[in-house]
Amino acid sequence: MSFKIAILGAGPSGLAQLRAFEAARDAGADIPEIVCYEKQNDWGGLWNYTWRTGLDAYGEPVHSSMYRYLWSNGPKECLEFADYSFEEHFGRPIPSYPPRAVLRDYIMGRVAKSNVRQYIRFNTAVHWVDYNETSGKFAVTVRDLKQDKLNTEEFDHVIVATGHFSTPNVPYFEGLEQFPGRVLHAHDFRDACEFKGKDLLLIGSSYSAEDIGTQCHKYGAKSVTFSYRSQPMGFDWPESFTELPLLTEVIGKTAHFKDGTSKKVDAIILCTGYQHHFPFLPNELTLTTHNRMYPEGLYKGIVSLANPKLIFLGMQDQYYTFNMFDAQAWYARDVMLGRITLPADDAMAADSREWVARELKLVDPVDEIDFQAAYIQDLLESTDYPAFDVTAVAGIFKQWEHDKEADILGYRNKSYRSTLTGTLAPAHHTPWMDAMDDSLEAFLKVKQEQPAKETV
Ligand code: FAD
Ligand code: NA7
Repeated sequence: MSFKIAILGAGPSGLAQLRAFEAARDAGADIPEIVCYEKQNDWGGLWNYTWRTGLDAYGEPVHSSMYRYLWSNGPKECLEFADYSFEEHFGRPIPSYPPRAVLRDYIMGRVAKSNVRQYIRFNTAVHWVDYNETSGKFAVTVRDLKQDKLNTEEFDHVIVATGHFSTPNVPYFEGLEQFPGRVLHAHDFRDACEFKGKDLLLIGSSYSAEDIGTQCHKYGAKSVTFSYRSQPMGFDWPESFTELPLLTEVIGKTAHFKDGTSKKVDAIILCTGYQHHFPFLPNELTLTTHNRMYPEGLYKGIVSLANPKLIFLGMQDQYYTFNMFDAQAWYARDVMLGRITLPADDAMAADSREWVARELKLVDPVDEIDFQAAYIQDLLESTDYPAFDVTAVAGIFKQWEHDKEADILGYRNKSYRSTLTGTLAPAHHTPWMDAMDDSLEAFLKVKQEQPAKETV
């Protein structure tokens, strides 16, 4: 085929794009020339654990925000690829909440079975993307990190799949510079054991706060205080947890809060989210958004209204993950292959505005889950991505929300039924609070096959 595409990033979204083209090639289609640039030395994106923080060995910002002992925070049945079930990958059913290494193995398992690795240039960081109106082509400038050399290549389409949970949002609070203990952002959190026996303050009331807080408790923190800006998480926390309004200032080791209360703490972890950050994109091409269900400026949540030859994958806040990236990648592929004709610019902008308006009416997580399900369903209608029951998956998400509310430290012991295979996941051999070893080997130990109680 006579055109060339660049995929920026080989995390789950970039790999979904590679897999989408591979599926078309397997079905006999002519596919374009593909180059995927990845700054890490392996595929997997955030799912590659690194001990490093700050800058990597080549001076690039460390990408991964994942930490030791991270277990999936949603049921695996909600993120299963429609063309590759967990059962197919592991050869048997496995429990619903796997640790990071197991999910990584699954994500990589699908692409390892194809020939897509040949398209990826590892240790190559994208530094700049330019669009030339006259030639209609993008110039992508990358640094070969090992050689320390810049190179520029031309492409007809660029797919940005660089993720948005890597550049921390780091607010300032009065007195932090004098605090006589560790102050870090969730992006740099690595090992909960560091905080054993300590009194911790976590700022934020979303997934990172919830997961890092419960994990520190599991590995021996003395107490966990959450400080929220808008709303408390409101779980039925055990005694050593407290939720307080926003931090106003820190004096010595004492943190002061908006409601006049104070608490002595040993370390402060800012679980204050991430920025969509594209330092390689010029003003006219960049995507400016916060973490939301439908970022503005995108048609079908992926096609840039500024330049429809520029595509962004996985930029939404995420309930659905891997299967949503697939739905997006299949759609993007079909746009690039000319199988889907994009409407005129004003029609794309109007469609995007309509979804944004729908998003603004969402009031709670149940609404958000239904919204993301409808969005995915909309994408799936136009492509040959294998059918999966998006609504049934939404039902599992709602059950998950309920299970979390019922038992924030125990919800990972629950089992759900795969919408692809119909199999109910076995219970894990060890309750999550007692499962200290998060290795793939420990998780997959055979004695795990115990009768499961169905929750859905
Ligand atoms: P990423 O995984 O971030 O991958 C982006 C890739 O782009 C990386 O490989 C990176 O190295 C590369 N890249 C970035 N910049 C450049 C550049 N300039 N040049 C070249 N390459 C570049 N999802 C779940 O489904 N379940 C979970 O349990 C879960 N837990 C999470 C826990 C944490 C702490 C975080 C932060 C996220 C979690 N997620 C979870 C959500 C996560 O966003 C997705 O699972 C998924 O990793 C997103 O894939 P992605 O490819 O879009 O982005
Ligand atoms: P999220 O889900 O974007 O949440 C960010 C949280 O940080 C949220 O509670 C915000 O409060 C809070 N926040 C942001 N800025 C501030 C300031 N200035 N002061 C106080 N609190 C602030 O990010 P997460 O890291 O939790 O989750 C991202 C992904 O990582 C997710 O997919 C997980 O699976 C893992 P708000 O509610 O907006 O007032």
